[in-house]
Formats: sequence, C-alpha cells, structure tokens
Amino acid sequence: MRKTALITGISGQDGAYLAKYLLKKKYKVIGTDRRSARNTNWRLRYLGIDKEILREEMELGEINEINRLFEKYKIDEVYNFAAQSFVSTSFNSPLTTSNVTALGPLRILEVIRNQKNKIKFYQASSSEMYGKVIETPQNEKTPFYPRSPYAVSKLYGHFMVRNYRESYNIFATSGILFNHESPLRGEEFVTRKITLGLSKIKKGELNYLELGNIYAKRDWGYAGDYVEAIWKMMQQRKPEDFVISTGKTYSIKDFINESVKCLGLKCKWKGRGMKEVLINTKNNKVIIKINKKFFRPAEVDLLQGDASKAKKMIKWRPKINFKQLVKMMIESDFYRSDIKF
Ligand code: G4F
Repeated sequence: MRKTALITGISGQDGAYLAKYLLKKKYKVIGTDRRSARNTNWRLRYLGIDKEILREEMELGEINEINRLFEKYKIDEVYNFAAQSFVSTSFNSPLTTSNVTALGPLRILEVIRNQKNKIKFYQASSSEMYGKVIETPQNEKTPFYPRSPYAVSKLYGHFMVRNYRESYNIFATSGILFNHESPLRGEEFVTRKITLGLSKIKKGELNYLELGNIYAKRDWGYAGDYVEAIWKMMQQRKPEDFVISTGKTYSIKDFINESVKCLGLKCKWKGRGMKEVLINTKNNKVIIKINKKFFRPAEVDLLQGDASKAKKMIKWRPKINFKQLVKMMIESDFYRSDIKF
C-alpha cells in the first residue's frame, strides 16, 4: 500500500529534502505552506520535484484548516517542519513565534488525537533548546536551558509531543536536530550568508559582509543526511526522541576560514572584538566586518551533539563532514546560477 505523508513547511530546506526522500520511497506527498508564504517553489524546483507534490495552504494557527486537510486525505505520517524558525526574529516577534512554533504542533496533535485511524507524527525539535548548555556534548538526557523565544517555543512543542505520546498512546516523536545546512539553506542563516556573501565578493558583486558573533560554535551537518534520520525515526516500532548531530563543533570563524580556502582567497584576520576584520591580502580590502546589529540579546555559545542513540537504534550516521559541507555550499553559490530565488 502506498503511504501518504503530510509535510508542513514544504517550501523550506528540510521540507524539500524530505519530500524528495519520501517520493523515492513511493510515498504520496502532500505539502503545506502558510497562505502568506512567498517564493515557495524554488527549492522543490531545484530538486526537480515541484510537479510531484500535492500542494495545500494551511495556517498552523487555525485548527479548522488542519482538520480540513485530515478530512480531505487519508494521512499515514505527518512531518511538522512549519515554524517561525529564525532565532533572531523570535526576539522581535515572540508572540507570533509562540503561536506557530509552540502551539502549531499542539494543534496538529489535537487533530490526530481525534482521528479514528492511527497517524504518526514527527516534530522538528531543535538543539537550540539546550541553549546555555548544562553539559557537552548534549544528548537526549541533557537538561534544557532555552535562550530565545524560538527555543522556548520549540521546548513547549517537544514536551507536548512527549505528553501526547504518554497520555494517548499516539505515535509521536521528536528529532532534536542540531544545525543542518545545504545549498538550499535560507540566506538569513549564517552559513548561507557566508557562502553566498563570500562568493559574491570573489566575483566582485559585493564589497564586504557584516556579521555578528563569530565565536559562537555549532555542530553543523548536511540537511540531506538528516532527513534520512527523520524518516528512520518514524519507522521505529516504538516512538522515541533522538538527537541527530555530527558530534563535531566549529565556530563561525572556522566556517569563514574554510569558505575562504574553498574560494582560493588569501586573507588574514586583524583587530579584536567589534573592530575585528578579515582582509583580502591580494588587494588589502576589508571583506568581513563585525556589526552589533547581528548580535542576539542572549546567545547560544556552544552546541555539540551526541547522536550515539541514533547510531545504535536507527543505524544512522552522517555521511557529509564539515569540510565537504562547506565545499558543497561554496560550489553551489559560486559556480551555479541555476538556483532562482
Ligand atoms: O545560522 P543561525 O541563524 O542558526 P541558529 O541560531 O543556530 O539556529 C538554526 O539552527 C537551529 C538548530 O540548532 C534551528 F533550530 C534553527 O531553526 C536554525 O535553523 O546562527 C548561528 C550562529 C548564532 O550563534 C549567531 O549569533 O551564528 C551567529 N551569527 C553571527 N553572525 C549569525 C550572524 N547568525 C546569523 N543568522 N546572521 C549573522 O550575521
């Protein structure tokens, strides 16, 4: 029997990669976006799957809209990626963030609770929930300490999933995914901002790039690898939560240095704090500056995940490492112009 999957946030990076993965497995894929979403097709087009997905509009703020879709289709698996997912924006829009990112999954869980047939539910939890980390590396048992309205909202969703699983015997699972990037990452996230910005600088289309805290460290993996883990979590006999990460951590500065190397630029760092700059030694021009505007009211300084449980139970391992990831993103941004935004 062909399974039907509903993916919320279909036009985002993870929605697109998972849709491709599920289509290969012969799923029927229904993909939803909020009504106001713009430029929603480029990632699906890039992956060559835009015509293979049944597209629907669905506001996660409206439970009636969720109900309508569950009445229209016989759904087997729900993957909830829809969220206000930019940490920085959540400080300016905490209420909107909470309504979608925290209450969104609860609304879907409520609809699933009232269905007769068994529907599996995946919630995109986040390593941001570890925030001001209590221990390193972080695993499924590490206590949480969220540092932004986004992270607090994700934590609410995370515990709701656990509560519905334990109270109503729903197959509901959360993937605590550490940062995962790709050529399809949004330009507002730091990795893509760097690979796109430095590529433009090398081509002479941009003079310099401005960034915030370049000393924060992240455990960066490849989104294409991570959607495989998500699917595997949903095929378990019993629903459980899993950390998905590479186990390695690098600073934003490391990411810049690796990008510069891939582009063949010769550069040197100079100065300290807000005055720190990256200089292109070929022409002595400053190509990276620090700007206060990109700092957050509260920062997450260090994330490093321990995915031993996923390795053991779902036999998942990341295939792409840090250097390969940076190379993939630089090659895409510098050499290819086929991604239309
Ligand atoms: O790329 P970022 O915006 O990602 P962040 O905040 O870690 O969140 C991402 O990963 C989470 C998983 O852990 C997801 F849940 C979440 O939805 C999102 O996908 O920022 C990474 C780091 C931060 O420490 C930030 O302060 O980069 C630092 N940074 C420095 N300059 C910057 C900039 N971030 C952005 N976006 N832009 C800058 O100019």
